[in-house]
Amino acid sequence: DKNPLKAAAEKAADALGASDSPEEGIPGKPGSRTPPVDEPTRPQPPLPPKPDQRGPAPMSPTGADTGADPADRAQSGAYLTTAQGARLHDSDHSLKAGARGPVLLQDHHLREKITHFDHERIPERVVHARGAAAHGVFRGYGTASGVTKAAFLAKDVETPVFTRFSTVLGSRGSSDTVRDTRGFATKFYTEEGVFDLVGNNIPVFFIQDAIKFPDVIHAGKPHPDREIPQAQSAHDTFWDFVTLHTEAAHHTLWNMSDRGIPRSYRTMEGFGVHTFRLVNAEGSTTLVKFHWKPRLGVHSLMWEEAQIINGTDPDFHRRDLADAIEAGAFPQWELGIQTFPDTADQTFEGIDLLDPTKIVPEELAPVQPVGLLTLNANPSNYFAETEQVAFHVGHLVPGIDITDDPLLAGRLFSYLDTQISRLGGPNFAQLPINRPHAPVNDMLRDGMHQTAVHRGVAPYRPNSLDGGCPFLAGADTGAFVETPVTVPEASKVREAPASFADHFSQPRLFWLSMTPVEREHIIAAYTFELSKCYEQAVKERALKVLANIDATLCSEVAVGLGLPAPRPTVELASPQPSPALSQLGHSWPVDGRIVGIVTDADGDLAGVRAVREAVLDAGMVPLVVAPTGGVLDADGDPVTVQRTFANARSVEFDALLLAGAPGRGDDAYGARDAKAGGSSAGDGAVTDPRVLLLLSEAYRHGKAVGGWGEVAAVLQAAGASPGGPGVVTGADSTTVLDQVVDLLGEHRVWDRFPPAV
Ligand code: HDD
Repeated sequence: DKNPLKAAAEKAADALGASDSPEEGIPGKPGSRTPPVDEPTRPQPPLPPKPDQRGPAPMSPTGADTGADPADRAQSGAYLTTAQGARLHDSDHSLKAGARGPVLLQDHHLREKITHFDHERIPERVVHARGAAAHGVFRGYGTASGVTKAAFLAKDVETPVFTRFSTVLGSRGSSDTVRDTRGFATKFYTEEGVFDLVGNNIPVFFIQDAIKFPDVIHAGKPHPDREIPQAQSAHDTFWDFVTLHTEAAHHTLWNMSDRGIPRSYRTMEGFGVHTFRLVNAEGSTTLVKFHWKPRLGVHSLMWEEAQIINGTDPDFHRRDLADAIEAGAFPQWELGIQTFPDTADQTFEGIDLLDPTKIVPEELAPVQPVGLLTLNANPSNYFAETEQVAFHVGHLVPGIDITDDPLLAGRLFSYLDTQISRLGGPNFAQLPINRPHAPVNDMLRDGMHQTAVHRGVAPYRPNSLDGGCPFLAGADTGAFVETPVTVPEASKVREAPASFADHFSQPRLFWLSMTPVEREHIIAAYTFELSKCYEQAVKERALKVLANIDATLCSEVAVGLGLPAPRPTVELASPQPSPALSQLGHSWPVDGRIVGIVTDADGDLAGVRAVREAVLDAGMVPLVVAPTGGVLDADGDPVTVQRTFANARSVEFDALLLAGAPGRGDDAYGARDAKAGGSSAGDGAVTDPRVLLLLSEAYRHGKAVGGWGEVAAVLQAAGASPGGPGVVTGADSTTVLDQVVDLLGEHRVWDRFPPAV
């Protein structure tokens, strides 16, 4: 009857090298010990399973049973072979005419090995190149049956999914915690075919018409001459574009807010952005916007934290996702829909539903939950799954249809097109990660990388040679039938509707919905990014855009840039703020959060053991930080160290606790081990400067800090005055932890940042 949260936390602790038992570590993980392997003198390969032990064969791209197991093709048999299956006796030396002689061209294995290696890379995605993904399941609640006939939403069924998160601008090897929009794409392998929800963590887009997509991306990507900066928007071409296209003001404001630097993929909202059209069993239609709501709440990094992480752990988000899943702390999001009547003008409360730069505030149209996404398995192979997965907004199932949003229209073309160069031809749907779980019976034939062995002679319709097959379905037999929407009689024009010209009322709505500390972060972000621009005209134009959003925002950024604040050129709207847009003011589950426990050999190790157990009980992960690695066993009951003062940085921890030391001398927290020398903790004691850095950074980043026993002087020396906001001290380690848990529920100690604007 073990607490499941604790069990997950213990696994997470193991995954992070936090196991308290040196015997139980996970091989290859920090803090783990790899068990010795007995090498048999002669390899004794296991016998391959007999065909009847292999389980059912997978569906082929044609829906026919091939009897083949794709895993067999990847790796089978015990011996190393060529690609043709011939066993090899040496893969380490080229075939030569004598040990010191020339290499022979006849070495087929050498040529095959190098040729294959030469072609291992495929083009990275033109946008969203850097990503991380996971498998999971989506459980429809069955609550959406009134608005859609799509079975995975309308029924209480479980559908396998694959979700890929990404940054937009950076290359495949760039850092995770840059300021950028994040992709949130989910492939639902439904019984009625694949449905892809290809969204972002920001509910609006930079542009209103897909014909502008190459322009915005050319501006956002690094400068074409030097190809810098990598994965950043803090440069002239980006700001040149977004200030010349004021429709981008809304998305840019979200980017400059804390949404641009998420704490984790697990704490991001997701949005389908466009308005979609749902169709129910009776043929009635409803316009909807899709939302993903994370179970752990929306939580972001602080900008300084994000910058430090870019150096200390560029894989921060990727690692967090994989570790959480490996530990059994499965990330979850609820899928919700905002629904709007499908009226001829396609507006709701005056908001144009076809304009992808507009949101509909949740207070006007509540998000109604329709199902739960749980990511529960990491990919086995990054390339085969995360890299080769191909999403497409046009992958729709009966019951979900499109609208005339002009941004969506271009996407419907682009996603199929891009896979052809990225994945090398038109047959990418046959790759295992892209295969529908519904039977496939198409008349698409041949092409690069064709792996299906199609039978029959008549891939055309109608035919009389293959018995007329395959047959066509109707709406009653599950066919996707386009909604017969009336298209207004109109002339062909290259124009946007008049309502698309309102570029400032919604950015203002967003700004007015932020709390003071969120506004300060926005001001700091604009000031930072614009100060990285060289062109004076770009900075001045950016201030003109900000003046049309809010006077304080504009004037504060202007002060930071040392420029005068311009006056607005439009009348500022007075929208009703939408509290749902703010990340503050809620309390969330703390599972998976990481608590650092800083001690040294003199520390109260009984207290360390007790708080470690209490952290696990709360479903969180404890990491003991000490001057050096190994174990601390001053009292004969060893405590394993997971992080040392040399490799720990505050950004890894959500909260930090100091273990007091009864009867400690003048040297606090390993100062005697610190080559760099110590700092005075005020009472004559000397503290290792790395401990002070850990504490002062954590404090600056709004994290709960504290400790038990004689720790006040050290906290004080780090600038974290005991009794101050979120600085918790007491006599007993577990009582201190109770207060830290409450603070963690709110993500950060926001009281530490009194309003300045
Ligand atoms: Fe896009 C990838 C999301 C507009 C063209 N897009 C891509 C991915 C996401 C989005 C999450 C990565 C999918 C993955 O993980 O493989 N894109 C969006 C959203 C948009 C948007 C939410 C606006 C609402 N995109 C957009 C436009 C175009 C594209 C207007 C082109 C006209 N997007 C692409 C692409 C990509 C892509 C070039 C690159 C790699 C890929 O498709 O598979 O086709």
